Amino acid sequence: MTLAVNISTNDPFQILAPDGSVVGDLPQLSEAELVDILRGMLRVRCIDDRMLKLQRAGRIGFVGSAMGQEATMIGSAVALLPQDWLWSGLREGGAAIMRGLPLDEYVAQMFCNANDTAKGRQMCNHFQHKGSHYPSWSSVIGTQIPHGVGAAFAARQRGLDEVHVIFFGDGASSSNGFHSGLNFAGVWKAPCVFVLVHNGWAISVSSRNQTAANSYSAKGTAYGVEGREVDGNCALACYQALKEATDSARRGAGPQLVVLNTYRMGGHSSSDDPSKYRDEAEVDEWRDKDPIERMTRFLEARGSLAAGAVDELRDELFMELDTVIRTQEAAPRMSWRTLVEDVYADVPPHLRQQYNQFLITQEKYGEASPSDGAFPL
Ligand SMILES: Cc1ncc(C[n+]2csc(CCOP(=O)(O)OP(=O)(O)O)c2C)c(N)n1
Ligand SMILES: [Mg+2]
Repeated sequence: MTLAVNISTNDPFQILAPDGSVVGDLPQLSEAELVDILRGMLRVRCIDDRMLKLQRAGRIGFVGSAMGQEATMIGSAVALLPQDWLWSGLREGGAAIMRGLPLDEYVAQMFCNANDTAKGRQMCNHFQHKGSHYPSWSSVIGTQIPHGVGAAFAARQRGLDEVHVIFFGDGASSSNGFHSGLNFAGVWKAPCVFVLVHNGWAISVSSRNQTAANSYSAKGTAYGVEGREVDGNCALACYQALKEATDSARRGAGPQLVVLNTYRMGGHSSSDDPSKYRDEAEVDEWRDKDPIERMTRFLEARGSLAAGAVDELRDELFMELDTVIRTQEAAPRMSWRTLVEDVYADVPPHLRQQYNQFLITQEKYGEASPSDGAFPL
């Protein structure tokens, strides 16, 4: 068994200590905004709870949980302006919700049903939302890095006041996309921010084995991209670090590499069993640094949240989520015909032929449904 973390985090920037006490300058956020951050993080945890249960019950196909990492996505999302873009790594669906992705669209995508805006062309748990500038993300590690850099560069060429915030994991910092993306952005001072979510693991590869650098922030140095280490379980530090990095990119000062140090409390995905490669003692150690408990203690201590109010908040979120799950599970499934739509103005003969053959096979196994009746083509 290996212990993952302890690659140097160079005294990460922190505002709240794990016990919720204030150890740095508080950001300029209203009481309502502070409570909203807690609500956003709790929502992510409620979603994880329900999605993992649905997956285990065979009602959805796949989940990549964000348990333990809630502050990284929610604190950061609050720092972005509406015109900014968020390029997702593997676990930032909660940030999309925080920025406007409706919960029913999120859940529809998990069921890949007829309301899924990806039309079933993405594996579940792969969201996109045009309205909140959240491009469809790819499982192919690191590809969003050059895409986001290119979009940032294009925005500047077009005179748009946009910053592109690009999330990825410690594992993705070994990808080609990381090196080409940082190099290009460094040279051209593209208006983007790199957010490396250092969660200890890339599936079964510990972050210590991922790089020989003594910190992840050091990996920006060769590209002239300033790195910053942040306590990724402190939502306020994530907010403040992203606020400063996006302000700086917006002013034309070029990108920063912000490393949010956190821990993946669950498996890599619902297909993973982390007990095969990591020690439970490490998980226990991080349990004491839980980002949601930290924010709750902070809000309770300053009187912004009554004792026990967090339980009511959680109940409300579960109730809202369960209603959405019931509706989306009952929604019709994605029509087969979407397999051949939206690429050509008219379905060409070779696809028509393949599709008709496919329907015959589906009928043979009893899987074609009446909603496919308008076909064969
Ligand atoms: C190019 C490529 N190589 C390998 C994989 C298989 N893979 C999926 S997730 C993952 C690890 C990603 O780790 P990290 O970037 O740290 O993100 P995390 O899962 O920790 O959020 C790997 C190797 C892939 N999807 N794409
Ligand atoms: Mg990782």
